[in-house]
Amino acid sequence: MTTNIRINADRLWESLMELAKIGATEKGGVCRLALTDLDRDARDLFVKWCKEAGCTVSVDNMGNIFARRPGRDNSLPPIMTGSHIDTQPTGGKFDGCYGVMAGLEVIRTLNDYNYETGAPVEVVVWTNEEGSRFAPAMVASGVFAGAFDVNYGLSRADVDGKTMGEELKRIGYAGTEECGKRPVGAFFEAHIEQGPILEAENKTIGVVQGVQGIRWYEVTVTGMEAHAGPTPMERRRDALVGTSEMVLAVNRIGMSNLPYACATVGMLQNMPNSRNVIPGRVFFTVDFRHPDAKILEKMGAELKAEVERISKQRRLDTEFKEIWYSPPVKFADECVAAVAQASKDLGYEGRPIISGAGHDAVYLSRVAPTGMVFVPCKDGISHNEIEDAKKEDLAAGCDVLLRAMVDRANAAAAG
Ligand code: HGY
Ligand code: MN
Ligand code: MN
Repeated sequence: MTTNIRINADRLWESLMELAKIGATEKGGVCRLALTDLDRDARDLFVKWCKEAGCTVSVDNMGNIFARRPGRDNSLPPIMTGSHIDTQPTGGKFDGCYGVMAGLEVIRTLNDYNYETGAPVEVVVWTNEEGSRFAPAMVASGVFAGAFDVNYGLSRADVDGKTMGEELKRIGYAGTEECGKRPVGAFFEAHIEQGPILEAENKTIGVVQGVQGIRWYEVTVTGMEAHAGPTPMERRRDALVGTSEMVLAVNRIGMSNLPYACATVGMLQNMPNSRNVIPGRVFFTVDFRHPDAKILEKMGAELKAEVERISKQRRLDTEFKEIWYSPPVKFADECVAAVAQASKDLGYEGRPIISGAGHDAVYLSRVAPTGMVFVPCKDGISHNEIEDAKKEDLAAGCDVLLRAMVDRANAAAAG
């Protein structure tokens, strides 16, 4: 590929800032939960921009959006890139959106230079990557890769009982194309690191080798509601006291499997949540992560044993459910090499790195050679409204993405 092609850093930044206006929060973040009206508005903007860039746009029955730019040989499977535009409730401007806008910028730049790739290229918005409104995370790329069937995906419900299928119809993104039938030649995802390593080492590009494993659990602890006044301490079956010991156990298990383990209780609902009623029932979630599948499994087994011990000791009834397992993933050598070579050609020292966060690339790696490009984010903070990144780093990652994609698209056409 001619080395003088560069993406337009200002256009990439402006598109990110424009997209971030949809669901903008007071603190400078974005709250745009999957399949809300705001998600619809962001999808509409993405589709409009893609059509302005000459792409043909299609939507599958999980609401995944595919924008296609033809190549020299359109019988070849496309080189795909993309990410997500749904956010956490206190999300930032860059998580997911960077990967989608970088993909669009690749297409816009190829148009600027009238550059024809060997194979076609496609940019994708994957539905509900965050797993915040609907669990699990990455569910639509999971359906695409055959990890979940489409009925499972469409039946995922939010806390109000609204399903993904109903909400896709409501916002007009229940596509007709069968999810997963689309060929993929290779998939690349550009993303902010969401951790501190690249910034701490003053590196611009992360050459992602793979993604650590993830296990999600849901725990419902049932005791006995009673009056906070006349009920003697020794007679109580307090679900929140038992839960508190379980939450500390989650943290203890994480701390005892360092240096790589991560352990988080992110959601907790206390019922009836009234100041003078002893809590009768508590629901909480657990997010365990580790790059080693065996250690991750051991962490889950330790937690199950601790939950049973605490329940027995405090005379509580507890339901302990594993609701999602995403095994550790290693990306394809040819894609990792394409990202590393592109970084080198552009004068960046590509830092090999394992992703702590899950991404749609996890599931795409089951159906196509897959790679990721990371760029630093400020103080390594993400899933927070203060999430920030430098324009020049975002542009560097997008230039690497463009080169890696063109390398694979032309290699495919060369046969
Ligand atoms: O949970 C994750 O790692 C991603 O943000 N969905
Ligand atoms: Mn993300
Ligand atoms: Mn995220």
